[in-house]
Amino acid sequence: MSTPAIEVDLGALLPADLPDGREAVEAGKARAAGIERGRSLFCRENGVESEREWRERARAEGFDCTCMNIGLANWPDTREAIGRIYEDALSRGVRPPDRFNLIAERRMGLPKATRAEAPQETGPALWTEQDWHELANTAPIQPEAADNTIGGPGSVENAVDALQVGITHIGVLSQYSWRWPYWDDEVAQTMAVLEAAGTLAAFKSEGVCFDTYLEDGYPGVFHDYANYVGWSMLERHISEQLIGAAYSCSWGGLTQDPVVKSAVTLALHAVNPDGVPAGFVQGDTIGNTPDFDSNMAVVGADVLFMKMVDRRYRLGGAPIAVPVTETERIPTWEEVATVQTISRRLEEYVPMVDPVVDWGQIEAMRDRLVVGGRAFFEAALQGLAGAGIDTADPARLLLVLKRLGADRCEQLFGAGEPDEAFPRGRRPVLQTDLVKSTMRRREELLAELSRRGTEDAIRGMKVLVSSTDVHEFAEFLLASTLAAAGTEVIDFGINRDPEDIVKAVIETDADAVVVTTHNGVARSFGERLMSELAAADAGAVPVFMGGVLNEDVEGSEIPIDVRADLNAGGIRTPGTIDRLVEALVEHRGGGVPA
Ligand code: B12
Repeated sequence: MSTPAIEVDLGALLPADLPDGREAVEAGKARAAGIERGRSLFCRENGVESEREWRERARAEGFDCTCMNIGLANWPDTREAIGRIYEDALSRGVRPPDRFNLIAERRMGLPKATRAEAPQETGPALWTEQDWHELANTAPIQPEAADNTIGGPGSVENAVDALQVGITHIGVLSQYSWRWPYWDDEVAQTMAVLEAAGTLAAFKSEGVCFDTYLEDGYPGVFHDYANYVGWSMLERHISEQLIGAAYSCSWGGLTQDPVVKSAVTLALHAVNPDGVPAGFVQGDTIGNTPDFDSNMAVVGADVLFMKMVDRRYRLGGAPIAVPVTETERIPTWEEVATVQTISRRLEEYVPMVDPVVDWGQIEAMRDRLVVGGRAFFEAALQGLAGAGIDTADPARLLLVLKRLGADRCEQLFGAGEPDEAFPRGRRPVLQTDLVKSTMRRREELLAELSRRGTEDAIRGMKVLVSSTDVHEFAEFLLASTLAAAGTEVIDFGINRDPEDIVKAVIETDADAVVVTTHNGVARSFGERLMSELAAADAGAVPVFMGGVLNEDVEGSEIPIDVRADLNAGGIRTPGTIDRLVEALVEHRGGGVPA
């Protein structure tokens, strides 16, 4: 297969003095000798040693497991929510969830000693041994130590804490691609991830698994589902062949079409030779709208198909039903409990619908994805080895992939045939849903702006666009739409700290700053940004923010809307991108076009 013409010196992406990752893995394995693994309440009550054993039993006996995501503003609220959801299920006569993912706050990814000083975002953090103990012993629902456990610089401490309390699915490998606030030492981060993974590897025979959630990493912004499959093969290779840890591959949240989702789930299973059960299959998070009632349709269609696939092919997975408030914020415990109940009821419908589904069509789609996935995997390993990178060293593989970035990974190794008409230079084997809907949204916006004819009013205006966190679809839409609307966009990328933005504003002499944010940090980020701008004598540069403008406050278990505070502090929140363009026009003094 030929490669689209992009020039990249792969070897130059790695520092000359990068330590050998195999040593970090060995250090992790050695550390395991000093760890006394606990046993969770769930495992004790169900007579299993690990979650993997439970799932293999589910697969053999043919019963359905479910998972939920949970993470309220702090640990005590989250703990209480877990207990209530368990009781609620019993009181309604449905089987409680088998497992939950702790959606911990981003600070948990940092080394313990630095967490208290780091900016607080939405979600709970575990601060004490007692908190960790409660995580595994509050209710007989098996926890996964999920978001921000492994991936960041604090990986080793988190892995040890999780193992000690009896958690046996620990992740999230793909989050290795993230940057944590104020943390730029990628080498230390790489070594921490490998050491933590080495510790998990030492417990492989006891059922401990290294979990990933594909969308948290580069697949979340891939254009082609075949490359999801190839990426999973790469992660599996790193986890199982190079580190020795059992790799459990979860995915699913950024796909709305239940048929496509079924095919991708099956393709991921087909490239999983040991049949390690997925920690979970995430429910659809993108088909939701601000109309919460209408989102019940999303839950029904999505969960029914996830369950049919799981039961028919005996995957031993655990679907997550997504609460209907998904677009807006972290859900309350009641909202989680409601969709868990719906999920259990849907189990009754599986045998009614399954016999009439055209599984042959889904399997054909699966087979195309598998062929494409293998092509991606082989192109990646051969391409990197051909560039002189030691692909037997997990540190070199992880770091070069991280520094290469999602778009270049797809351009270089993608499964699709080269075709310049597509943004990644290749025609996707099967285009991803969120990319499809974002591109559609972009077309609509551009049509609207061209109808209004705003270009002249803001042509040449220098606008810096950035995201506070990993969410990059809105950042892409903002940057590409503003560029098309005539401004000179300084695309400052994702995961930025306020200080970085201010520095860039000064260096580029930007006329306006546009920030998109989603992690529940809007008010503190905005305040910091404004005070740093003022301190740099750039207080007159207008700042616009949008996305999910909320933040946790004392006394509320869910984050609250902070738009009024932002506005009071001088930050404008136009809400939509077309209104942002109008506001820029106004600022320029060109007046708002009719
Ligand atoms: C996709 C997604 C992800 C992907 C991101 C993939 C990627 N690389 O971009 C992944 C899976 C990685 C992810 C991770 C997380 N996510 Co997320 N994610 C979403 C999701 C499903 C969609 C967001 C999206 O991209 N939409 C498409 C874009 C085009 O639309 P949009 O972002 O809504 O933006 C539109 C408008 O808001 C507006 N807009 C946006 N920005 C701006 C700025 C300005 C100035 C203006 C005018 C307008 C504007 O224009 C856009 C077009 O209409 C939302 C839920 C949802 N359905 O909305 C949760 C959501 C945003 N995520 C959430 C969270 C908490 C997280 C995590 C922190 C979880 C965790 N603890 O690990 C992590 C982030 C960690 C990190 N390192 O930063 C929460 C935020 C909760 C809150 N603040 O109350 C949400 C709401 C889900 C939920 N209900 O809990 N996420």
